[in-house]
Amino acid sequence: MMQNTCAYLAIGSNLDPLRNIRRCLDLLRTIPDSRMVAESSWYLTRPWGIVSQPDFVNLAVALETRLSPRQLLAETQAIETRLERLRDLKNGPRTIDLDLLFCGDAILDDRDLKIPHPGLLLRDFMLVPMIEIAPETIHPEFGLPIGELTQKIQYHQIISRLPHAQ
Ligand code: PH2
Ligand code: MG
Ligand code: MG
Repeated sequence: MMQNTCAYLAIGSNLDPLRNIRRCLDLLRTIPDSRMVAESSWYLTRPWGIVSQPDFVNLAVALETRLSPRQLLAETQAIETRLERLRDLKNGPRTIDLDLLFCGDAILDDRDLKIPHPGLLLRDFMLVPMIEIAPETIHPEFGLPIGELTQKIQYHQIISRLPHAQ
């Protein structure tokens, strides 16, 4: 019997973001053998990478799951496809981007799947929402709670926290 692990996902959207994030959260609740146990605030953020595109909305969620990191990746990619995510421009506008931040204490360095997410500690729009819901989570590579790892942030994109009336 597989162990339950706690996975953390980053969600981002800059095309009709309020609607697409709501749809994404509904689909995340349908992932088998998994349960959404926390959702951060929604953050309005300036685009990182390609700057001439609409602002993003970013948040993080926690999923208790029996799925492996690869199974979870397949589920999140299926949700991106359902939400008509096009993969034409790297770092360009998207209806939804679902990134795996942590899967328990797994460390993976495959070409198509790196866990913890390599951008987590660099990008405030990934780290700040995750700290909001799970500040004590130990980073498997640094052995420290993520709440103590904010000094590595290089990209400060957060404009504001949205009022939670979505
Ligand atoms: N995602 C990107 C590129 N740039 N900028 C912000 N603010 N938020 C994102 O989620 C984001 C981005 C590619 O995944
Ligand atoms: Mg991303
Ligand atoms: Mg992605």
